[in-house]
Amino acid sequence: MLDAMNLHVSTRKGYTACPHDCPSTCALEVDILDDRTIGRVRGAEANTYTAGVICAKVARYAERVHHPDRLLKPLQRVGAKGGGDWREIGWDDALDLVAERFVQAETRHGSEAVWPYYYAGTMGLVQRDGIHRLRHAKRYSGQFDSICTNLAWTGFVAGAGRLAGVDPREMAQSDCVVIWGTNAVATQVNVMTHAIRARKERGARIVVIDIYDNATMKQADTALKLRPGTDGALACALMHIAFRDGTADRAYLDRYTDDPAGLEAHLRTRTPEWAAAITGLAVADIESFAELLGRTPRSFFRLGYGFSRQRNGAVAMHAASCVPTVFGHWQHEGGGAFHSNSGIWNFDKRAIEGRAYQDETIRHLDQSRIGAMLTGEAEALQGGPPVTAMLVQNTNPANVAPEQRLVKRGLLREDLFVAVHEQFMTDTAKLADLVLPAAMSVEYDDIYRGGGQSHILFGPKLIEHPETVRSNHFVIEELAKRLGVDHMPGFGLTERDLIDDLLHASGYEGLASLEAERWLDVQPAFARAHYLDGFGQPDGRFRFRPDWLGMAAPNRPPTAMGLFGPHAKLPEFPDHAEIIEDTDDDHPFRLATPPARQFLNSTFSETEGSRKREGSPVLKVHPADAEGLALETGTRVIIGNRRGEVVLPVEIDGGVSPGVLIHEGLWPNDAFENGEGINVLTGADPAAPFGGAAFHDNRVWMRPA
Ligand SMILES: Nc1nc2c(c(=O)[nH]1)N[C@H]1C(S)=C(S)[C@@H](COP(=O)(O)OP(=O)(O)OC[C@H]3O[C@@H](n4cnc5c(=O)[nH]c(N)nc54)[C@H](O)[C@@H]3O)O[C@H]1N2
Ligand SMILES: Nc1nc2c(c(=O)[nH]1)N[C@H]1C(S)=C(S)[C@@H](COP(=O)(O)OP(=O)(O)OC[C@H]3O[C@@H](n4cnc5c(=O)[nH]c(N)nc54)[C@H](O)[C@@H]3O)O[C@H]1N2
Ligand code: SF4
Ligand SMILES: [Mo]
Repeated sequence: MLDAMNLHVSTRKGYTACPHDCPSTCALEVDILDDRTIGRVRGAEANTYTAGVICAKVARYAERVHHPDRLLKPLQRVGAKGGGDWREIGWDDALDLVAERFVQAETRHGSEAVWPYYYAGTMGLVQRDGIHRLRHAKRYSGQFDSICTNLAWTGFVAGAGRLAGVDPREMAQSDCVVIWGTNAVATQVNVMTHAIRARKERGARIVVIDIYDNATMKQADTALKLRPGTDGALACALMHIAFRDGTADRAYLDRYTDDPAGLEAHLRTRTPEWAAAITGLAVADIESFAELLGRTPRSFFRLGYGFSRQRNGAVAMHAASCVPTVFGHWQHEGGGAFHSNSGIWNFDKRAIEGRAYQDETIRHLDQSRIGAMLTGEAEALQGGPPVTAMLVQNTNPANVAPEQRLVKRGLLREDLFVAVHEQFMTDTAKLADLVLPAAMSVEYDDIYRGGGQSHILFGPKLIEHPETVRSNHFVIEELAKRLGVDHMPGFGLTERDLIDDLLHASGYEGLASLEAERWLDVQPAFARAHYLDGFGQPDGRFRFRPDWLGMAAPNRPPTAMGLFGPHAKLPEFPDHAEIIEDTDDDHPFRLATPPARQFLNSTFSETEGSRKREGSPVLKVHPADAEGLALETGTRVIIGNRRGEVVLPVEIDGGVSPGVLIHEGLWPNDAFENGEGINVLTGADPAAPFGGAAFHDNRVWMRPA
């Protein structure tokens, strides 16, 4: 009792942001128990987007920060790669070794033989993007970030012209909230906060469009469960009905869009019957959804990433964004669409990223195709040198990247040196030559910004890190010293200096003001957010006919990389693009691999609380498909395609459609038989037009193991 009281008295509160790769970017309040220990984590009530709500896995953050398996010492491999034998080495020796191997690689094959490989373990702009400063200073190979947002962003910008949209808090003013291709309950819980507020306060209808009864579908008033990769067809039928029934807003279309007459003509054959045959939805369900949209000006479309992880995902995203445009929903409070706010920040990251000395002729290697890169595919390497040295920071490609067999084979190459800077012994760290222990977000300073909302947040160091771990910033700075580039602009600054510079360079007040305020809300004004002053296209008009090949997309790869996938097959208008990995006689099932609620990509799969709640990896199978193969819940099956095979126990689930298989992850590879994770089955072939990984678009066969 006395202890509890003391604890209570000495507990301080710290304010920070969730560092994880989640559109919500919650404002957090952390109990600080002592200099080295955090307690409970809560969502900030005062932040109008977070509104006091965070996901369970981050509420249990102490479990991750103070986990007994956390990496604490630099480890050098002893014996064979992946063999699991390590010896401890000091930080100075470890950093010397990285520098030495980088210099060796460069001497032998040129600077492009070194590939700093990163992603979104932390979304902090200093700790995440500082790796580019070293990359550019040393002219190491660039990275083309294709794994997550490419298809979605391209599709959205194709129409609206800007990565921005209606304030997601406006959902609370909507009469219909369409949650399209995002499992928000699991992947960004705050969407539900605002959607459910609208239902409670205004009787709004929540429509969910997905391919199975996920946690979000279970909350829906209207559940539209379609075949994977067919959202374009649904969107077309909705717009067909709008023109047919006179619910299309013709005055709005004339004023704000490029070619409504062309669109109307194109849609004439895109009838509800046509769409029903493609999507598997009932004609009546398509009709009544269109009728609802036609009589509900305040219809809000929250467009997620999930439905864009199909090879036709860019077309599907564009098509979905056309729907509120045809109905004119954008004009109304609580109406319109939102996908991402990545276009509103106007951050000038030149100092953090060392852009001043970026050499545009250096190649960019496609992040998703790391398997092809490391196994020496000449086309993937753009005819350049092999990759022979890597620093991997903030990412776990041996688990999360597609074509896992190739990725692992590549990482195990004897002539490749890999240093992995990590918090845990991940699947990737296990295959490294050198493992460097990383600090956690509550142990370093950084700045964060929402992707699914409009706040810039400061995340200060709240506790001391364990003595033997180091931040990403430290590692980059120390390598710069050893590689002789630490005199270049952007180096030699503290995190706080870099944040302050970034804010000033971007036209904001400096760090002192942000720290005092905790966050800054940069939501654009109503007229701009609703595109009432014109869309983000050169002529201000929403494009029903995207310039797929010529458009400026925020994530378009350097022109030297050209276009990708079957881009010649991209339709002129919104449509069902038949460029998905559809079933065939040998592969009668479609497999999707969406995120599990208690994990965040491969993160949190180590924490007890998350593991306990998720149980173990399973494959969800429709009862009829199970019956056809005489499978019961628990039966082990092998699913496979030309990329490989994976063994999983079946869970019979009536919420999955016949012919569709669902595996929620990402589980560590060793949670599977043979240590082969789900990404053995996913493809890295770049999707049209600018690349991207189609994680939910896989044809497979299935048989009992
Ligand atoms: N708990 C948890 N939260 C996360 C993550 C996590 O791993 N776990 N990951 C984070 C990251 S990096 C990202 S990018 C976001 C992604 O979050 P979301 O935007 O939610 O995207 P996904 O989770 O990929 O997919 C969401 C849904 O899309 C569905 N889907 C798949 N194919 C189709 C289709 O063809 N049509 C339709 N309509 N639906 C389809 C899937 O079944 C799934 O339910 O979530 C972030 N938040
Ligand atoms: N099958 C399938 N595969 C997928 C997806 C899917 O839906 N299905 N989703 C894809 C998507 S959307 C994405 S974004 C990618 C994400 O892939 P990744 O960006 O690789 O995401 P995580 O798996 O969370 O791995 C991040 C790693 O960074 C580490 N980390 C966290 N903070 C720090 C830090 O401050 N410093 C250092 N050095 N390390 C840190 C964590 O411990 C973790 O191991 O996965 C993709 N893979
Ligand atoms: S993972 Fe997402 S929902 Fe959970 S606390 Fe972080 S930002 Fe919020
Ligand atoms: Mo992602």
